[in-house]
Amino acid sequence: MPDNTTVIPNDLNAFWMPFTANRQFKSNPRMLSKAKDMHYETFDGRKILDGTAGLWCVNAGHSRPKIVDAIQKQVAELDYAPAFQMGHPKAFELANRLIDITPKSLNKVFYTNSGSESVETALKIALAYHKINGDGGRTRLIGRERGYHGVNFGGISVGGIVNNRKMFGTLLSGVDHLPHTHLPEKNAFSKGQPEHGAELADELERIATLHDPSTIAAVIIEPVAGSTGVLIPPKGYLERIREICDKHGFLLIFDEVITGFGRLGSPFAADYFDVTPDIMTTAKGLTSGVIPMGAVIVTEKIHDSFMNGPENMIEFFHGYTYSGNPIAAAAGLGTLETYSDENLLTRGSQLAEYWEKKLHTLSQHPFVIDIRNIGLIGAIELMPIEGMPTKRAFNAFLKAFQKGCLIRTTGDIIALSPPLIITESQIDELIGCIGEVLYEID
Ligand code: PXG
Repeated sequence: MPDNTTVIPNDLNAFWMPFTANRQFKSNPRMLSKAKDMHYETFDGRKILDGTAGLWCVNAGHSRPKIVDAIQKQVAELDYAPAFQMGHPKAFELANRLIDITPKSLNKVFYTNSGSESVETALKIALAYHKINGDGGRTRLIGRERGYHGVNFGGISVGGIVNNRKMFGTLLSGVDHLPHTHLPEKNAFSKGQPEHGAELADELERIATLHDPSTIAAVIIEPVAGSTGVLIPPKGYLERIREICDKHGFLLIFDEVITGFGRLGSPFAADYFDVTPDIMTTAKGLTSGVIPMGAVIVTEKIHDSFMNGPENMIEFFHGYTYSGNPIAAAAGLGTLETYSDENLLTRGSQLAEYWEKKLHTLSQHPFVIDIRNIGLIGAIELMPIEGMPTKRAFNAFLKAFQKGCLIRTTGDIIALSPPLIITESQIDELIGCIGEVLYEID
């Protein structure tokens, strides 16, 4: 019999960490022990300014009283309720509060537990919608190069991040990809939406012609691509994508897992860009990252298509054990209340100009080859060390952590997305920290 008993207290070996260089981490761990408002605290008592809202999710800041309270009360009152064929009030209440802030036409909510599950759910809704409407030949899904839609099979199939795809076989069939919109030779150091690249949306026409438009079910894109290193849509691009979808009857899915809940200074990116999708995927900021929860929000037209047949029949054969979980729903309600009390869903619009100005002060550094920003998102792209891509940015991450600020890197790009409660002086501190770091790394 193997003996798996852990003999060393706090042994790091058993936990296979996600998206982490496990061996490197375990040889020099970075452990967080507490968090409050804009700061983490490490085990040795150092305060770390959170420049990334955890992983783009802690939009209300850490350990906020209404969220903590809502969770504590809920767990003592109703810990779990079956998600299928049963209900509890908070899941309904949260759906109602959610559609108060989503674009008007998006008013039916399906719960999930993560962004990845929201994406799978949205793709399945799109396919089933066409089938129900007698248009079952629409089976193709269109994503985009460099897109990130989570890590499940549908999401990596429509996604366009090579490392997330290449180990996992043939993925879904019938998927094609739009080109990404990153044009550094024309758009480097753009502030807000770049001028060039709207014409890349016309690639959707080419793809439609190639496959025959009547075979395409849906197009999924991140309004602002986050994970790949912040790609901001060129002016006119999203409008053009919407037009082409309408022309051919493709459903448009906005993956708002990162952009939702105030990240751009408006409740959703759909509001910011004034382009409304048919389906919106969310997670992260829905509970300010505190409890896993996602939601897919669809139009009444899509929802109502499913509501036929005998009333005792399940209309959509999909759902999760934890869809609308009571504690997650309570956390969601506490989060939306916090956003509302402090006007956090629009706070970014007041800070965006200051954020942009400070961020672009880093443009003179010799390693910096591009800076991009929108709302409370920023990206600083560094020249890679020759033959060692990603190393320079990762060194910046390590150095920043030593200095007391949390940044996130992907490739050679530093991505920033602070909690929406950040103050101007904390923006100074964060950018100041990165400025120092850039001069201290090779
Ligand atoms: N869609 C989008 C647009 C995302 O950004 C997901 C789906 C998947 O969500 P879950 O909850 O399944 O992780 C995401 C997640 C980063 C980073 O640093 C980004 C994400 C997750 C972790 C890190 O860029 N995005």
